[in-house]
Amino acid sequence: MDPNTRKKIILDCDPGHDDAVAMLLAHGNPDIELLAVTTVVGNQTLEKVTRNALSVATIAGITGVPFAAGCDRPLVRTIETAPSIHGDSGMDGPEQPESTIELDPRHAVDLIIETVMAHEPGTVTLVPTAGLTNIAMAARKEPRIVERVKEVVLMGGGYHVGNWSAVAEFNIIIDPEAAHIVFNEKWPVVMVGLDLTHQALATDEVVNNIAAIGTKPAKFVLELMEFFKKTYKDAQGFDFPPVHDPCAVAYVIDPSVMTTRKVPVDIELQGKLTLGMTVADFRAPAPEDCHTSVAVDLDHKKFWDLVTDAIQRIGEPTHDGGADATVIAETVLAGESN
Ligand SMILES: [Ca+2]
Repeated sequence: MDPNTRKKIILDCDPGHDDAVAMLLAHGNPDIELLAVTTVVGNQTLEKVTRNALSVATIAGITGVPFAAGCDRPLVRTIETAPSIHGDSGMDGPEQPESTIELDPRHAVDLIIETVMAHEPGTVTLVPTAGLTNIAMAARKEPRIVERVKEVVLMGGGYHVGNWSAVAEFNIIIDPEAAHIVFNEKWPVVMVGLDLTHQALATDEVVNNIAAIGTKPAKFVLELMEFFKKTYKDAQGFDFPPVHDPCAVAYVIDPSVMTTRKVPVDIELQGKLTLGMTVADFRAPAPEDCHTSVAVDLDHKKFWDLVTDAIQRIGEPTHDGGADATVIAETVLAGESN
């Protein structure tokens, strides 16, 4: 693809098993230009998720992209992490290499602002896959980014289902005030919430397809999925884990990977039972100035084909049989399609 027409994104994340897959998708997909990766407290402490982000970069061979650490606590609330899903490290399962990549000295909030302001208006998409603390801070520190950003495509929330309370999703409830800021600024917001991401299950077929790639990044993803499958079964009763975060990246690559609906969304900050709920108003017609939309239905095959293709592009086959596995998989798949 013409490098000038690639979609420019800033990935703001808290790796995180599914953040790692989101990062691999963004790096491996030829239509995406990854401008920066920023981290924020969420699945684990800022220190841990930042280390994890650098590990993923090392495994994927991401170079020339600035990585910066951001906020180490929410705007108002006390820190809440998710060891029941992501383990003590925030990315338990695979062995993590020591990263040789150096962090950008800037605070993530400043890196986000400077990156957005350095590019043409309407060209940079923010892709938050974590609590919205950094994004809210950036919007407050430099309000001009709100008009300048193309859109905010975030993983978070859910209009019918929660996962951290009956009605709230983790990324929103850990910093609801930040979410309130982000959803109420007038930039276009696409909420890729649990209603959508619970369709992005890493089924056996998905895992087999990734296994067939036979590279180190593919092995890394398999080890992530192994751990993720177990915790999602134990903690939330899923047979296959929902791989949330890459869904937001996939939407940027190809919006037809999912359907969306334009509806007003606001964040509940007062409710005793509903704190952090993404309250979506489905009454028709949506107001003309509605700037928020929610993701509804996922094309499961198209989504996982994007992810698998991106992983395939990243690594060389390993010397321990990976190449053979690739050949075998190709034979099997060719046979299946006949
Ligand atoms: Ca995440």
